[in-house]
Amino acid sequence: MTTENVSFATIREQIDAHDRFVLLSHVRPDADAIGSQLGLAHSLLELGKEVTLLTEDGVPSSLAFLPGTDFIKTPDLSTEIDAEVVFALDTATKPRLGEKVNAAVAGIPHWINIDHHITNPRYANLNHIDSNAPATGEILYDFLDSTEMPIPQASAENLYAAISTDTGSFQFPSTTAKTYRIGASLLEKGVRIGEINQLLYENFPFRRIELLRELLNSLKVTGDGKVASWRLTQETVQRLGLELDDSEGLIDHLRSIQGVHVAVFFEELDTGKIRVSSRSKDDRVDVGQVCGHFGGGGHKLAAGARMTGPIETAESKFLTQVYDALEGIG
Ligand SMILES: [Mn+2]
Repeated sequence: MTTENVSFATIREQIDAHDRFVLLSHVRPDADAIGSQLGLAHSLLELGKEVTLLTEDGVPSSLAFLPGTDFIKTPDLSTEIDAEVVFALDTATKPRLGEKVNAAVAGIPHWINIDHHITNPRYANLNHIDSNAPATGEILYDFLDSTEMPIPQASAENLYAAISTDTGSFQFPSTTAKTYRIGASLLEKGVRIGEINQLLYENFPFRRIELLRELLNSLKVTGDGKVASWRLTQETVQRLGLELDDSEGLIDHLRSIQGVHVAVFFEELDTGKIRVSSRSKDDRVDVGQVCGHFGGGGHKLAAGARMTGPIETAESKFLTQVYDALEGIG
């Protein structure tokens, strides 16, 4: 373990010194997770390296269009990966890589961790954690660019998807001038901007809109109009035949309400656990800290937790902490 960030040059040396790599990201992967894996993978492949890509829950069908998703494998408990170096990307804790993924790479001693979650405990041998970066994809672009690694079009499109989605289409306050410059560079490397954006943002299955209708029916605005929340029950998940990522990004509808500071999404999982996603629109309200009370974490303005059910109890416990965090904020 190292407490300091290793330099990009050190990571590049590790790449030059080895031939076989396995690239991982978190359970229930989003576009920053998958895009980071594939963005780095296409660059390593250009260098003639051998690359294995694993993800616990598989690639969500909504991201299947990203170049190279066919190569991503879902391990079972007997999978054993033969590689020299593990890259853990966009994953705040080791268990979040998933049980089967962890088992599959357990024999590999050399780990590199690249991430932007402030709560990351630096669980690898070499860590590069930058909580100022709005997306892991941005850190990876910086790394590839500064160490003169190849960035083929397939890398560029994956990194673009990673950065665009984690910044809310270059809108969140974490977005900087540098983020836009990187966006421009990625376009120069051949990102099909219209096509990729349409596939990312205008290509949802109808059941997602049915889900939105259900969520809107459960919408509550409380805390003097500062808190918006809604809930998704297993009954609805079953009835609409929802897939894991169908709700991805819908919380932005809650954020968009005038006067709302905090948005919270309560989702009942098939295990009976309650998955809580929260967003803050206000720098003074740290939802990462609120989620910390329940064993979760993430970023200041976007964080999550898993709570025990039933959903009503989780809801009232979590919202009580949110109201506390809002105390004294006008
Ligand atoms: Mn991310």
